[in-house]
Amino acid sequence: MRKKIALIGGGQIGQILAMLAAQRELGDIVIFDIPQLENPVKGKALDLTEMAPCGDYDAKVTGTSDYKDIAGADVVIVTAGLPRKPGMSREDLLAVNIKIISEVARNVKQQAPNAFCVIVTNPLDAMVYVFQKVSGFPKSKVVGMAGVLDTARWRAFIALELGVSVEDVAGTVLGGHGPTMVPLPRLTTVGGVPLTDLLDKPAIERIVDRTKEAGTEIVKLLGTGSAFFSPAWSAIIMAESYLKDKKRVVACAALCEGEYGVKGLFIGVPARIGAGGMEKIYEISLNDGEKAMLSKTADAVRQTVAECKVEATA
Ligand code: A3D
Repeated sequence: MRKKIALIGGGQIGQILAMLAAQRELGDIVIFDIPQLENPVKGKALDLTEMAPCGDYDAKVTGTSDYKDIAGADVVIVTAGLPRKPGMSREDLLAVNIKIISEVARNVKQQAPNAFCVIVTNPLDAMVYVFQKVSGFPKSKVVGMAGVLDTARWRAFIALELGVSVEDVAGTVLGGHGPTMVPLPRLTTVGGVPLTDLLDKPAIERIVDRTKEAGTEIVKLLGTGSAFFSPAWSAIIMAESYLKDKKRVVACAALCEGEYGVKGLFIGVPARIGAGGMEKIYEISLNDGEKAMLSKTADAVRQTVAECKVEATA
């Protein structure tokens, strides 16, 4: 039997998620959105059904505004909520998206209690926290998508700067999804060559800063809404690693319980994703400067989370 993937939110990212999940034949796909948008998501689902003969995939794609239709989903990817407009920070979305994520978490708990849940809604680190608190799901079943994207941006900018293939740029970005995130130049390599041997400090600093502001750069260019292709692909990588037990080690917002000196917060750390969900957090030996930056980003996440004041239901 095919796996079932529920996409909560059928907007910009949701529709790309549906296309990618179908093309990669991850399973049957249900796109959920609010009742006012039931017809549009049904239309998107039908369009993807009609694309299948050319796209060469077998997947049943449906649209709905009834949570019963996500019953028994194996994977739930949540993009429900508002995106940023130019001039807004991710934190500006907090109040409205807390309500939406709490409602989503209650319904997912009821209909798909065993699902592996990937949260994408901003402000990311706080929304994944709210989802886990309200659903009461184990930490292995709730992760936030940000680190895969932040790392992809870091790798893409380095590849652009050096004129090399992105495939050969390896590295990671830790911390919260925002301007305090921590790209790690010291641990980044290009075909095995340390980045610090290839670029001087000012050039690296420029790429670090661009990575931190990459989402905002796109928000400004788009004029309305935020990035959608790259966030969708990043979430699919996480879902696929779970569904195929690939055991990929990727940066994602995982619940830290002492790792990196952080307790009770979701922040971006390298984690292994396999059939057990978020199976393990890997700790990097950071130097003092990196530790200080991680502590700063954890403080920023803690501050946002403190404003959430959610009632745990489990
Ligand atoms: P958008 O195109 O507006 O889609 C969001 C969808 O959520 C819309 O179709 C809404 O109707 C739907 N929605 C609203 N309320 C509910 C609800 N209660 N239940 C179900 N669906 C609902 O936005 P988008 O797809 O561009 O972005 C979605 C979210 O992802 C936003 O919060 C963005 O800020 C966030 N985002 C995160 C990243 C990360 O890297 C973490 C990157 C880009 C965007």
